[in-house]
Amino acid sequence: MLDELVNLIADLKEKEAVEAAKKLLDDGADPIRVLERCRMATEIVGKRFEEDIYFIPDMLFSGEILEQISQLAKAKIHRDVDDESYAGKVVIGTVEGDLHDIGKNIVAFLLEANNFKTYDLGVDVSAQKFVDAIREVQPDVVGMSGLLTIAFGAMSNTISVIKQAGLRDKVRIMIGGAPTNEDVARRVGADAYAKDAQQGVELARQWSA
Ligand code: B1M
Repeated sequence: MLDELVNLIADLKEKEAVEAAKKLLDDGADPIRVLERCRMATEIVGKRFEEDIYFIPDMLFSGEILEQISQLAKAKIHRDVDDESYAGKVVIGTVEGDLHDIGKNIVAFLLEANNFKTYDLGVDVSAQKFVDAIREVQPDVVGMSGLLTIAFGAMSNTISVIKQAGLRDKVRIMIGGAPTNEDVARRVGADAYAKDAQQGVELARQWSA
């Protein structure tokens, strides 16, 4: 059933994909696992885009399908929010020049669901905007998402600007997004890389303890 969902999304069959996801979730499938499999579908979409089988509107459409499924999955995730004693504070955003936000939104949601006070700066976030938010919010963790390889430069620049502002030792920085890995984290000057939303929450938990 999960494999069928992957194919329906990859083939851009919106109605059938959303219905299949709803059925899986209503039948008790783990919402995080469903989202992870949906991510596999977007990899197929990306490959078809590279092969000129799909074009930008198709990528956009796949994003819209995923967004609908994310909303269904989010409704199934138990939120353990306690306003009085949150687990920590996180500032998160997609770095400058990059407009991809589906993965970042899943991470932000899961952080909130795990009682982190989460300040989502959105997409195409400049280095200065990160610096301003760190000064204002004083977070434990700063999260930078990026799906384009050019995002590596923006991550590196943002971390340099945070350093110049004298704020680097006040926060732990994690990066994430499909093309990132441990090596990229090291090269851009981040503290760690999270391969998915769950790992992002685990890192934030370690760093906020
Ligand atoms: Co774009 N796109 N796109 N795109 N897009 C990719 C990324 C691409 C790999 C497709 C391809 O060619 N194979 C390619 C990048 C190539 C590269 O840089 N090497 C690409 C391109 C080229 C482009 C444009 C340049 C196309 C153009 O205009 N010519 C353009 C760029 C616009 C811009 O950003 N300036 C563009 C535009 C778009 C759309 C707007 C059409 C749409 C985005 C819609 C949106 O986000 N609202 C889109 C989409 C949908 C994709 C693909 C198909 C899917 C991305 C996605 O949402 N995945 C993508 C193909 C691919 O990824 N292979 C592609 C699902 C999501 C849940 O996964 O974001 O990885 P992900 O998030 C995961 C983890 O990575 C992790 O947790 C999430 C959940 O597990 N994670 C974090 C993410 N952020 C994290 C942060 C953390 C921790 C974990 O801590 C801070």
